[in-house]
Amino acid sequence: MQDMPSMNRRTFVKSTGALGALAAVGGAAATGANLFGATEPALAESEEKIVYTHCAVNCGCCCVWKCHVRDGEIKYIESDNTGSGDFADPQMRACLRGRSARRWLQNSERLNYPMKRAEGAKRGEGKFERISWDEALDTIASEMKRIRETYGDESMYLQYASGVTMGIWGSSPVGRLLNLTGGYLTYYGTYSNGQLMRSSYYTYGEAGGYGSNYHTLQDNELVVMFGSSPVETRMGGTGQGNSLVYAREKHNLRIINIDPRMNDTAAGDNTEWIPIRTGTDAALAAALSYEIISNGWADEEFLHKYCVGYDEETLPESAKGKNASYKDYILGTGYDMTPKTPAWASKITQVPEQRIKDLAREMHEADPVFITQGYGSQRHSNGEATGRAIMVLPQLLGQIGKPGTNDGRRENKIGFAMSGFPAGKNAVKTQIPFFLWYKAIEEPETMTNLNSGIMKAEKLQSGIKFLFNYAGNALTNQHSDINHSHEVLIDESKCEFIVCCDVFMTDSCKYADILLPDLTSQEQVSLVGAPYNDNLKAIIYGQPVYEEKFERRGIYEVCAELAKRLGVYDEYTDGGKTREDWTKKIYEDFRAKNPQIPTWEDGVRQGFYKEARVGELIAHQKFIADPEANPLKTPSGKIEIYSEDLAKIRDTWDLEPGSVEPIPFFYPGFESYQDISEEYPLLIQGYHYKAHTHSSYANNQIVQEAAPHFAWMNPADADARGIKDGDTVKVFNDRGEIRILAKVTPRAMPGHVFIPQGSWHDADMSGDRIDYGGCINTLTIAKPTPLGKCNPQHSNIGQVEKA
Ligand SMILES: Nc1nc2c(c(=O)[nH]1)N[C@H]1C(S)=C(S)[C@@H](COP(=O)(O)OP(=O)(O)OC[C@H]3O[C@@H](n4cnc5c(=O)[nH]c(N)nc54)[C@H](O)[C@@H]3O)O[C@H]1N2
Ligand SMILES: Nc1nc2c(c(=O)[nH]1)N[C@H]1C(S)=C(S)[C@@H](COP(=O)(O)OP(=O)(O)OC[C@H]3O[C@@H](n4cnc5c(=O)[nH]c(N)nc54)[C@H](O)[C@@H]3O)O[C@H]1N2
Ligand code: SF4
Ligand SMILES: [Mo]
Repeated sequence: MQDMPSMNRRTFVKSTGALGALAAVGGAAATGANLFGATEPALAESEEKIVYTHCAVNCGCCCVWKCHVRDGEIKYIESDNTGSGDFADPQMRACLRGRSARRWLQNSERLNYPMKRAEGAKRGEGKFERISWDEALDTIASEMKRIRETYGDESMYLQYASGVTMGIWGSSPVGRLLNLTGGYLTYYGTYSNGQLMRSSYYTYGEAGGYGSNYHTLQDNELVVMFGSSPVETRMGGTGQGNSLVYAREKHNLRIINIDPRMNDTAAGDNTEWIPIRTGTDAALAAALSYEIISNGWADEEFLHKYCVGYDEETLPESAKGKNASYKDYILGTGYDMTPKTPAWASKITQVPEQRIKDLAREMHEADPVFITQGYGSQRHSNGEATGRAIMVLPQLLGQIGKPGTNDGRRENKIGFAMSGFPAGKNAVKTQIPFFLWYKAIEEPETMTNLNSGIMKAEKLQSGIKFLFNYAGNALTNQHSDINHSHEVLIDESKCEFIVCCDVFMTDSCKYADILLPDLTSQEQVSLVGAPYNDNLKAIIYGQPVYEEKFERRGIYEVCAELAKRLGVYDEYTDGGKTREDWTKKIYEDFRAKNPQIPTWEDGVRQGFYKEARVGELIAHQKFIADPEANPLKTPSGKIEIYSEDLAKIRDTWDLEPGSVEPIPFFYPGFESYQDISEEYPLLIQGYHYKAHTHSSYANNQIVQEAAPHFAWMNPADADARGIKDGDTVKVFNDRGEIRILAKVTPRAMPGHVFIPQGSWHDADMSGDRIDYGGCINTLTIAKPTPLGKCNPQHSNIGQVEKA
């Protein structure tokens, strides 16, 4: 293994010592963004040193870890404490998950050695035996070769995974290997916002789900939020949770937060919670539109100038004369002949009729008004329709393109657009929706463009036969219906070989044929252009916090070794580059275009670099100023309230009738309030929880103690079942059963159960399959949404009983 690019002891000492991401604690060397001081002298082993690195998981923030290291171990983690924390001078402060991460990183349960499925064990039993790296790499390489030769390039798949999201590395080392050896089947969309991407695409002509940033909020304005809790989902110091709370005080905002549970964002000053039945936001939006239109509050001038399909006059030729406009639909002259009155919506949403009327009036009277949605309202079986139904509100009010407004999508973000490690070109063009990988294993021969959203091909050829799962837990834990995924994965005649590379034995890892122990981003050289801040561009320069331990190996090095076995080593490593070489090259290329940023050496020394108060993003500002010169990327160049593309999809795709329409509309979806029964009378909805980032960090005991897992229930539902606060309950439906503690609270709307997503599945899969880990994906359904073929993971019906 002579020429393997590897971080050996010598290079380790060089990169931490000579480049000196070290500063004596309490010594003269101040740390942080402004430090360009002299390199510290090398420190004796037992002295404490500071090593900078960053959080790399997918929480939507990217925070500084200032690690205090002694004797090869992190003793504690501080964060960015430079700057005042003001809007103009933000801090990339870590949340409790980041600050306590040494307990995760240095956990005794870490994967330390390569392993293979134990002799005689069935796939999914979770029995492994230790093997050498040579055996692991030889086996993977020969299976890659065999499967590719037998089934073709399209049989190779790299699974959706977000464990290493932040930074230039991610899973592209695996992508590059697959590309250099013939290509692989890819996916489009994400578990995060697949539905919203579709809504956005057919409305504004861009797949991104982001509008204006909170940094643009104005004094005394009204903010209306649907399905959004940035205080819980953007928890870093430069995240949108902090910005919103800051702006609420600084600008005296009034916030209305619409959510079936009173989330932590709704639980603050000047903030009103409007409870809504889960999955019904589009009905509320339609009734708000009804009030706006019938009271003459619609901004007709705006609608005529910038939008297609609001009324008969602005419909495209293909739709004229059919009562197909949005106005027809809302007022009751459209295809369903139902006026979308507050009384109509109140029955569906459980929001009182008067509150709907008042809300419409408040939105009309406010100027500006900032209307936004998170991803909660769209992660449903009707999410694409819901996304568009919310987006139409600022269009009706003409509240787009000026300071303090938003276009109805999620609040925006900012960061340095640094390129990642280059994955290269993929010879396979066919794409599947991210959610349908299980179908591409189970019944690929049935999947077409019209029934399964296959893109760039009419149908699939082989389906997935080789699966690489790098830094992801979406084979089971994070994907819908774990009991179903289990059946799909254990069948070795379908997917013939599975490689997992992780840092813990997760539920997904149990299905590996070969299991590889990774080094984390903090244990290697790393670099991130912190892409999710509200108002700050930043770079964090990660240095390995301590030497490599056990036989863990970084994914780049692993893929380079596989490349060697597959005959593409030189191309893969570009003539023998190490991870550090690539990182520096990517940085220098970036610096050539951004000369204001520090040199690599200075960056490493100071740990991070910040450019504050940048990027005041106001959605569609240019388009509104001059729509002819700056058309949108939609087919018409305008905002498409009526989309001819959607009309075509409705008429040609293989769809449940009524699930796709060209205008924003309400469709209840499956597993909705309409489906509840005596057997399953409750709506079970998940949410993203502060104790972990999905399943990552969920094994950090100290945070779980601070924020335990509860199923929230309303006192009325709990009383009816004899359930008291703190009782263990079983939550179940046709898919499975979990055990979890009950939290009886009026913050939960009646008729609902709220379960934090990301808990670790813990069931005897050859026995009763009861999940004592309380993972909500034991209860979710493996059925895609109509348009984007996405995860309807917040739409579930079921029942609760005392355990
Ligand atoms: N702490 C923490 N932060 C995270 C993550 C994490 O796991 N933990 N995950 C990160 C990732 S990858 C993502 S994609 C984002 C996710 O961000 P989101 O998808 O926005 O988060 P959710 O918690 O699913 O939903 C936000 C809110 O919507 C509510 N909601 C659910 N259904 C409905 C509905 O039908 N109508 C309305 N009005 N509200 C509804 C939920 O109760 C919740 O309070 O968060 C990111 N940040
Ligand atoms: N029911 C329900 N399910 C959901 C959601 C929901 O709201 N409800 N949300 C969905 C969303 S938005 C998302 S983004 C997905 C997220 O799903 P995943 O992308 O699977 O995210 P995690 O569960 O965090 O899994 C990341 C894995 O990476 C591993 N990891 C962390 N660091 C490293 C590293 O340095 N190297 C390696 N090799 N591995 C590492 C962790 O141990 C963990 O196993 O979940 C989706 N699932
Ligand atoms: S989990 Fe998110 S908010 Fe917390 S430290 Fe990491 S990046 Fe920051
Ligand atoms: Mo996500």
